[in-house]
This record gives sequence, C-alpha cells and structure tokens, in this order.
Amino acid sequence: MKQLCLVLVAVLLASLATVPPARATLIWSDGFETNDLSAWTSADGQWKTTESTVAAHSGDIGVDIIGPNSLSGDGGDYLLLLISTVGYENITLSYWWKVRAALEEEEFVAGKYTTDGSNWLSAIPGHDGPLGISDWQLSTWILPPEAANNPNFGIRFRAILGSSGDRMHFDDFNLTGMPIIPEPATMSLLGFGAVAMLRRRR
Ligand SMILES: [Ca+2]
Ligand SMILES: [Ca+2]
Repeated sequence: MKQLCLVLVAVLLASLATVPPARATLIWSDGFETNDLSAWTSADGQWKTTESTVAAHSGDIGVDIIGPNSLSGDGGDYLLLLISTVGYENITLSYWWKVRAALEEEEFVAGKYTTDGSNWLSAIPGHDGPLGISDWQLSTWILPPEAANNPNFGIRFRAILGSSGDRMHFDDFNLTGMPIIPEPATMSLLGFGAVAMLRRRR
C-alpha cells in the first residue's frame, strides 16, 4: 500500500513538472509592413504609414505623424486601438519611436491607455515637447492589473503638433500578456487524496 502511495505521489509530481511555465504571449502587434493602419481601430488626421528607411525601425515602413493637427473638438489627431485582453494578465506594451523634426513647448504625442473604453490614463513615458531630434528609442509600458483580462482595454496616441516642421515616427508595436492558466482542480484533489492516504498509513 505504501508503495502504491509513493507511485501515486511520483505520478502527481511528474504531471506537475510537465505543466509548462506561463510565457509572455503576443496579443497584438503592428510593424506597419502592410503599409496601412488596418491593425488599429481608427486613425485620423495626419497619422499615416510611410515607406522609407528613415521612418521604419524594422522592415521598410513605419507610422508617421506630422503637424499641423486638428484643434477642433477635443483637439489633436488620434491613433486608437481598442482591444480585449481577456485571458491575459501582466499586460505590457512596447514600441519604438523617434523624433524626426523637433517638438516645441506645448507640442506632444501623448500615449494613454483605458481600462473602461472611455476614461484615458497617462502611461510612462510621454512624448512631450520640447523634444529634440532623436534616434530610435524603445518605450515599454508595464500596465496595471486593471488592464488584465479586460474586454474594454485600449491605447491611443493623441498628437498636438503645430506645423509640418514637427514630426515623429513609431514602429514595432507589441502588446503582450501572460495567459491566465486556471487552477488544475482535479490535480489538486488527486494530490490531496495521495497525502491523505499517506497520513492514514502513519
Ligand atoms: Ca516597420
Ligand atoms: Ca512646432
């Protein structure tokens, strides 16, 4: 009987060992190589793809934002993505950006996220003027727990640039998360049974 219990425990441990560790999984990405903004929910005003080695961090194409941007209504030109993160936790957004032509004071391309589809919260870091011309830089947003397993998650970039002398490029957006793995209830019960049997033997 003791041997049977030991075998049971060994089988249980082996089955636990074969459960793969959760890995960051790609939920959504855009490197703009299709030369359009179809991966996004919407893009207005001056948001466009541009095929040029200067505008692309990788491949041939990146997204381009230049002034002047709309100042009507809520003001600015918006690049918007509404996307469900249901089934994922530890949500992270990364992307590359550069300043092609300098931004002055009060000009910006503000990146924000939403967890309810309507209220927008600041992410770190922003792209606020004054900003000098720069090479490609990587931004990584580690989003709060409210962004996880959320059907109303979204990101947006709002551009307020004064003139055609203000310009930025973005490329290689990656939204990742860890798949939420449900508790293996049957396995726990099995383990509990094996331990209970061992205890009874003592
Ligand atoms: Ca690209
Ligand atoms: Ca300007």
